[in-house]
Amino acid sequence: MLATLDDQTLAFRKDVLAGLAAPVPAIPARWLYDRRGSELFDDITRLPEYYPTRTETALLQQVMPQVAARLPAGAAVIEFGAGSATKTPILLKGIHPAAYVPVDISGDYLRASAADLQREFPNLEVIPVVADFMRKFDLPGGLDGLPRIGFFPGSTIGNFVPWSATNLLRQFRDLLGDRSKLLIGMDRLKDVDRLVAAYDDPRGVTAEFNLNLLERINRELGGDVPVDAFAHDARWNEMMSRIEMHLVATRDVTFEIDGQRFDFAAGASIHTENSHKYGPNGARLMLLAGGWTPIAEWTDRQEDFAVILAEA
Ligand code: AVI
Repeated sequence: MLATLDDQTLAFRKDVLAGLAAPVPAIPARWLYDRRGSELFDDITRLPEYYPTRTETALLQQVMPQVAARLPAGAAVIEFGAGSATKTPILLKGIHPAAYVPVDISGDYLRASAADLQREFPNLEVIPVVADFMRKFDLPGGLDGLPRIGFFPGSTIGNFVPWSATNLLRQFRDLLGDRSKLLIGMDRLKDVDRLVAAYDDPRGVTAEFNLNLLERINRELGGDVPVDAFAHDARWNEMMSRIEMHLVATRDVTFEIDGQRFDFAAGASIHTENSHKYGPNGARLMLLAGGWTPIAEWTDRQEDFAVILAEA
């Protein structure tokens, strides 16, 4: 059975078995995004309580002329992630690049969204790259001589603990090179009640997104985790400046995954995601620690979300 598992499933199995056996049980957040998880995240972005997506989109729309004034025309835009049907066109329409390079590990999704963009921008050279942007990879040929602009919206940087966020920023810098620019979205610190509501919506969509991780374990790894014995929990960690998602056992449970047995007492938790929130100085310091000098910053009127332009 094991020999037939693909690399992704083997990596998932390794992370789940090691994560659940750890003294503080935790599973990396990247495993939340199978097909179902990605659909549920899409639903989350439309929830009234989940302000980041709509705030960032409106902000990009509003400030794009100012962003464009600080960026060279005819550049290559390298987006870390497959690109969003709403945010990416705002940038492409605003700055008229010569090439657009979306980078994502999910080949099917990447190719589909790249084809949509190519239809919308027939004169733009769209070059999708299937790669895990958390690891080293090469840019495609043909970008020589073009100024390079990295695009990392969505506050995805917040899902990395600061030491790995700065490593990732440094990797972007190495990839894009001297004199490149980075346009990055970061969610701001705010009232804790609003933060918690954004990650624990009354309709239970975020709960379903979190619990889907256990369903995925059962589906892909043949586990017998009693999903109904776990509850979604979103909590603010003040010391770490982050929202944490957990799955908390509501009763004593025992289950098996691939022949390995796990016992969780009522109240024990599995940590499934971090979403760090930054004040203005924290955000700028993190960029500096990652090798990027902030040169301009825009926020919405409530200062809920920031879009920062930095240069290498
Ligand atoms: C993808 N990422 C930026 C989202 C966030 O807000 O941290 C993931 C998410 N998790 C629960 N709701 C949204």
